[in-house]
Amino acid sequence: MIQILGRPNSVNVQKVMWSAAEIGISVDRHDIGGAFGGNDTADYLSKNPNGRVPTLVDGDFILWESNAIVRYLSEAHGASPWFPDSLEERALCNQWMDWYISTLHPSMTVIFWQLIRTPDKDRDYAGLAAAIEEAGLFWAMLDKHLANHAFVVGDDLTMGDVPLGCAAYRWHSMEIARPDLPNLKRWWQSLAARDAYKQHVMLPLT
Ligand SMILES: N[C@@H](CCC(=O)N[C@@H](CS)C(=O)NCC(=O)O)C(=O)O
Repeated sequence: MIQILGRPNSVNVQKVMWSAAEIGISVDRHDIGGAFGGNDTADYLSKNPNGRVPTLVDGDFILWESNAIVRYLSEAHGASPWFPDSLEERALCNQWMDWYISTLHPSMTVIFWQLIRTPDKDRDYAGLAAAIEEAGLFWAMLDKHLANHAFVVGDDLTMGDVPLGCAAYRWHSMEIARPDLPNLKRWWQSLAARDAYKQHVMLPLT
């Protein structure tokens, strides 16, 4: 069985676990990283020299980088529309997956670390406010796109929803002042109604 090495409260592990559940494959997840440790051992580093989670082990094949793992599982085991038959739709999935990681993830990381992982007394409130404002502008861009699309790529849930969908739970769960973005909210609520998303993404933020 495919193994996923990584703790369940990691947003990057969540991308993989949610995808596997939507595709309908069983994976064997192992608690690695964070409070569990184990990601600094020689054995782990031989699989993933970044010392980060997740890592996928599929027989002799090893893969790291969460978006690459989502694509691998989706192509190997997913069906259209999750992994679209159309070249153009697959490219659009990749566009939104890459856009999240390159553009929105940096400010989301600052917000998460400042609010969830940094004690009040050490918090950089100016940095936090700037990150919330920046993230809000990017979420507003997605909101505009979602005015004409049920999901990130067209009418159906695809792998293109995964990175943004995992981040959307955090955006809507953290105690921050959010701009009113009705299309984003409607899309996020449709994800939050899914069993696989509830099970793998909607976990306590720690
Ligand atoms: N670009 C990598 C980032 C991986 C990453 O930074 N993972 C974090 C958890 S979200 C990690 O391993 N942190 C150290 C730890 O959990 O011990 C990916 O998408 O897989």
